[in-house]
Amino acid sequence: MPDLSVIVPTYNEHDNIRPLVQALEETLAGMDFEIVFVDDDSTDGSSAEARAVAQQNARVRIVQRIGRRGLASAVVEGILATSSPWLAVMDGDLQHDERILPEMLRRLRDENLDLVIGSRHVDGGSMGHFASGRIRLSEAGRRLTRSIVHLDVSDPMSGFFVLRRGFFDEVAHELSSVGFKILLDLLATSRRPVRVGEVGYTFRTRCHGESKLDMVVGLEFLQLLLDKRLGGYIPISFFIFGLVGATGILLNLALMRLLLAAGLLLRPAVVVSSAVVIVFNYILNNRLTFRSRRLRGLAFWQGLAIFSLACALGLNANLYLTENLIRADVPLLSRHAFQRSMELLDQFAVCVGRATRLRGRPVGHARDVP
Ligand SMILES: Nc1nc2c(ncn2[C@@H]2O[C@H](COP(=O)(O)OP(=O)(O)O)[C@@H](O)[C@H]2O)c(=O)[nH]1
Ligand SMILES: [Mg+2]
Repeated sequence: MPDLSVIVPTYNEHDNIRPLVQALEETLAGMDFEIVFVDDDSTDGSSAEARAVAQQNARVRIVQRIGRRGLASAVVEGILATSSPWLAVMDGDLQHDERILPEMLRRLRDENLDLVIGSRHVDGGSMGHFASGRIRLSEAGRRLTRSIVHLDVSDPMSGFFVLRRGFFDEVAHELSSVGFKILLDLLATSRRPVRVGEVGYTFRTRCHGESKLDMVVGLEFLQLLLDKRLGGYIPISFFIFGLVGATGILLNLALMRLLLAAGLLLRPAVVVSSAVVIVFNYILNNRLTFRSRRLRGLAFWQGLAIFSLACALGLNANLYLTENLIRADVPLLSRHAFQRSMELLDQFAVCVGRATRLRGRPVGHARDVP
């Protein structure tokens, strides 16, 4: 059985797989280690490539996940598929300098640490030739992280670290496993102070493939921070659902004003603006709130039909309320806030019902395949 398992999450990293295996073979020569690629059914054949490498090299294994996306969850599942006492996590795009792995492992053992981070923000570390926009984004994320979850490490956003299995086992059941930032998740989940070390390295530039950081990953990052901050008291999907609904309220208000100003009567204005907001909320909730069970193709249209039908009940109530609230002379904003909160509850019930019914049925990727 190997002493060290190197977990490498991949999505469309075909051309990086062989060079990474070779680099690890050179750096870890003399050690008993394995490399576990966790590939989310890449469209560029990364799974097949890793499998081909595994046929020639017994140190290499591949976990291929179908119908799911997510760096953090890929790392967690990779770790769970191994048994080594020491674990390393690194990206599959050669941006992490594998040559510091021996030093990271030495510190983990000799100093009896739980986790050692490959850091870009300590002596010997740097962001390398990272685009200035990405450096600013990373810095903003680092600040936000530090203000929300108080972690005393220089690079909580790093995706490069080694850890003891014992520490992973302690936190495994309470991880959020959302998005990209698995290190942050591990550190923030621990109920006791984590014994952490940091080793500097220079972030390398990508040679093959491209970054998968996008808007959804950004939202997932905020979701992770909230999840850690709220301690799981409020279901995070309910929180996002509320945000989507709040955006819907603003849209509804703006549309109503526009339509009434254009001379439409109250009833048609309410119907049109509510219909637009129903579709808007459905699309956003499908993409964000329930993205792990996202509906695609025919299922998307079926879902929209059911959702709209159920919301039509809310719409009727909305019309009735609007007329009565106007008669009672309630100000426009509070009228809308009240109506929309009633509709939101109605919509949430439909969404949850539908998403729950679809649990366990592969309805597509958790996130968009770029
Ligand atoms: N399994 C899996 N790996 C992913 C996913 N998204 C990104 N990765 C991998 O995670 C690592 C870091 O992603 P990357 O796009 O390079 O992020 P960046 O370095 O912050 O631009 C790379 O090895 C990616 O292939 C995903 O959804 N699933
Ligand atoms: Mg990268």
